[in-house]
Amino acid sequence: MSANQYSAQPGRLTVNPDAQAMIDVARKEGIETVWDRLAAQQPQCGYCALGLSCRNCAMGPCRIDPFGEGPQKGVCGADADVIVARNLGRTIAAGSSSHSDHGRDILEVFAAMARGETSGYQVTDEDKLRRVAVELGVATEDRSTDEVASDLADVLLDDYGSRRESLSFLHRVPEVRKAKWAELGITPRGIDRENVEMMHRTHMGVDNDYVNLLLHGLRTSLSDGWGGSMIATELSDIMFGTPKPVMSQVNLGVLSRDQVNIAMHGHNPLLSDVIVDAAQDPELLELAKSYGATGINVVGLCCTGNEILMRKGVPIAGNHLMQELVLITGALEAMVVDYQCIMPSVVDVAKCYHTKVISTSDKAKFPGATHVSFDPSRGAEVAREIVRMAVEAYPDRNQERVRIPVEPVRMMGGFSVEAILGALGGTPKPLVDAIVAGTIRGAVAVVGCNNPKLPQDLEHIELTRQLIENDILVLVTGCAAVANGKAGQMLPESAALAGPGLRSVCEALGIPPVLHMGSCVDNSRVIALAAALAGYLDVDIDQLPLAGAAPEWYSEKAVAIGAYVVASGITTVLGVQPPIFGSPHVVQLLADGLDGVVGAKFAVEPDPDKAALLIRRHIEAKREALGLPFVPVDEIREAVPQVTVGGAATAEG
Ligand code: BF8
Ligand code: SF4
Repeated sequence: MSANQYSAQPGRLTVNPDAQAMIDVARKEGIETVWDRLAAQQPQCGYCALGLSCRNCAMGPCRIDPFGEGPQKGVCGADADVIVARNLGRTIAAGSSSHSDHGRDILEVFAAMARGETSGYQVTDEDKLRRVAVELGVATEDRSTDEVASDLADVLLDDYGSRRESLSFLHRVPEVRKAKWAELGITPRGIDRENVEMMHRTHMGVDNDYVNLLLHGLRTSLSDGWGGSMIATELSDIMFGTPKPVMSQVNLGVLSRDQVNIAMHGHNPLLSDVIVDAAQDPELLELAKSYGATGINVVGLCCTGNEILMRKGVPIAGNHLMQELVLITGALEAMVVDYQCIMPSVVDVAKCYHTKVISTSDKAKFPGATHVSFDPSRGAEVAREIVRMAVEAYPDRNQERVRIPVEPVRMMGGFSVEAILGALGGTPKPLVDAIVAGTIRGAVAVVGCNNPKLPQDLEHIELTRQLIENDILVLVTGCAAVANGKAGQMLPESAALAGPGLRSVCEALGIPPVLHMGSCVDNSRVIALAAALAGYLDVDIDQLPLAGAAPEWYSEKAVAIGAYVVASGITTVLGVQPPIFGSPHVVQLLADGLDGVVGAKFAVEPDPDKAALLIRRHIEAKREALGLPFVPVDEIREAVPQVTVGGAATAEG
């Protein structure tokens, strides 16, 4: 059964029983969801789907006729190649800017913390602070925590500007790869600089060479992966703790019938981390009890949920397509949001219940929500104020409307690079040895979102299942990780789902065959790990038996991630077609030509069976090229598909 056949079955919008139960309720009660709006948008614009529309100036908007009969040039003379490449360039810039601005927010609070100007933040991982400081040339000997942090902040603040010829974390990249980037002119310099330059180049009448534009797209994305995102990850680890293996729970079953439920939705741990602390405040717990609740239950959604799951084991209610459905449980007192991936519709759905939507970032306001401006200088205090608002909403809950449709599924998270290498005795050697021997064939990062155009989580779960069955270690982040968690693929005992080689390694270490590496900014961990393996073997990243996959991606950030992963030398398979097919030249470059210059390329394959096949063949080809034992490509066949779903539906509610 292919993904497309699956999605053709009426009602199969998701593979998850919790989501299905809430979709049924939404339909019964006339509550509109993302799937209804997707249906209402049909047919979606064919020009836009191909990337052939442009509204970059007021001589337009323009479109190119893909059938060659209508206009072939915009008013300014831009052809399909230029329009498609410019659109893609702006998409990459939007995604890179989102991650990098999140990184900057953390960096600014980190700098303020070092000056003693915040409340609720401190250095939690002193070792990592000093390790990163030494890496980046900051003196640490006989210096206080705050002195080191302050100097580290200065170094990283300069990474955003125009003073640098290359970003600080590029020293983690193998020399051969850096030489390739230099030769192509795509060494990322300043984070803001590359993004601003992309906006400049895509203005009418600037960069009219699609190859040149796409190369700058790679450079812009590299300023995200090795810049903004890496800064976000590393400083979050220093402030909130470097993740270690931790048990947690996932799906709508993590909500509690008799506690105050607060869902943290968005991305930045600056907010979610202090809210988790505030929910343990004895005075607020007392207040909750005075209203008849037995406690305060903080749960996560999307990436900020991954941040607090990774570091504190906080349970996660779901991924991207669960954000409306979690409200339909009727069990949420508050949904607290910061930014990114928060559908404006959550405010409308919340109005059907007693749930308060509390927005917190001055750069992300939601009409209809209650805005509490999150000022990190009073972080702990604002967090308590928000938790208090949630507690005070509890008496308004209508228990008769509470529907918690499933029992939670257990999952293990917390696999930072430090934790992975730590589990292996502190060096990449055991992992490299297992890959060399063929016990583990290779590793694949399965990342990214949900997209209502596909049955929710099917592709993530199926692709992962087939990879681990074939002894390929799967690394996950973002909404992908939540999908695998719900399906029960992220428990130490899920080692039994893996092929014999991967299974033996996982059982020896007590780890799952699918390792949760964090939120989407934490894809920086994936490339850092790849670079460490390449460095250990003294090869370039593109020689390793690695691949990336974003089976259900929707966001501009996912495009930026895909671009920096490919530019770093890791071939990546997308499950949703990007809007580039209006230019055969752009497609040729991304799906083929790039291989000759960065040693990696993109593929688009919506069918998880075919995607798994493609990736397995890619990995065996890389093994062969490295002189490792390999399976000949034509002996690798498609596996028998099988949908695995975790979390049995119960009749409750
Ligand atoms: O940054 S995986 S839907 S929540 S974009 Fe968004 Fe996609 Fe989820 Fe996180 Ni990432
Ligand atoms: Fe049309 Fe060119 Fe303006 Fe785009 S930049 S809207 S193609 S005239």
